[in-house]
Amino acid sequence: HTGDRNPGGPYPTRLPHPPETLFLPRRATLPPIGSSATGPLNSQQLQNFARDGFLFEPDFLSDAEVTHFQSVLKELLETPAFRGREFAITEPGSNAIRSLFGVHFLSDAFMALARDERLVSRAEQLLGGESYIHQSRINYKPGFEGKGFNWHSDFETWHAEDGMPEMRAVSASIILTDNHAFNGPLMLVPGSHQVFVPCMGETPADNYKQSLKKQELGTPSPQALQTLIERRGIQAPTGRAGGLLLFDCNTLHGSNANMSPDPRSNVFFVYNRRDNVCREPYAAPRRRPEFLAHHPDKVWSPTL
Ligand code: 6CS
Ligand code: FE
Repeated sequence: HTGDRNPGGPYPTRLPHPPETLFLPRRATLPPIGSSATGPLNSQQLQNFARDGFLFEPDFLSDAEVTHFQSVLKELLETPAFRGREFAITEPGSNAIRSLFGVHFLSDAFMALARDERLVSRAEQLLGGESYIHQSRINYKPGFEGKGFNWHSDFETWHAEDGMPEMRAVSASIILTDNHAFNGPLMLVPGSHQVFVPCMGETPADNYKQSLKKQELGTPSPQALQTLIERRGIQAPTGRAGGLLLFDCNTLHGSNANMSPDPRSNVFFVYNRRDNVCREPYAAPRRRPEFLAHHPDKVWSPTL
């Protein structure tokens, strides 16, 4: 059974052959900045987001909040019932936890943060409409053991494997440890959100079991990456715990392994516009499990 795909969509990817073009233009799907934009972000911030595809706000959380959420994170990682579960992803080749998904359903504290007006109002200002949480996760990246993430666009995966129709989602990533040059900070390609990069390689069944440990499919070709990086370079926002990074669902990003003793942990909520709810996948045999792609009005809970 191959499921009900959405073939021939606007953003062809996971192709059986090398793509004919390096890039496709992004369809204009977000409101022009300044049109309906009322919210906490000022016009300079909105312009920066539109130009770069991301916006970094240092010291978004107070020191007291950082301490609080660090202890929540630690508690979640040490919960024995989560070990070995499908939503608790381990590093390739070890039992160290790499990511924990569905964290706003696993913890009241993270649910409160996901719904915090400071975050929701920013996300909805950028999206120009009402949102729901498509995905949440903690990336842990332990000292010495934490591996990197290859270059990718989240939208490419959500479109291909989760059936997200358009680029109407924004991620809010809050760093809960200090981020420095040596613990594998997130790197982004400014301006890359403006184009869709079709990727080669058909999606096998249950690809997420592999891709969440090390993504091999849905990664742009070296030529596409080189062209985009030669235009605008690479940026890696670093700074103290508590900083907020807002980034467009289509901004190319990745990170190196953590070669320092300090963990690099963040919590990450994806706000998707309600009128952009997921359908059948565009380039995968079937939908991924709910811990990766939530429904707008459905509570997810693991069967423990
Ligand atoms: O597959 C996913 O949905 C996820 N994978 C990566 C590498 N980034 C975004 C998302 O959490
Ligand atoms: Fe990502």
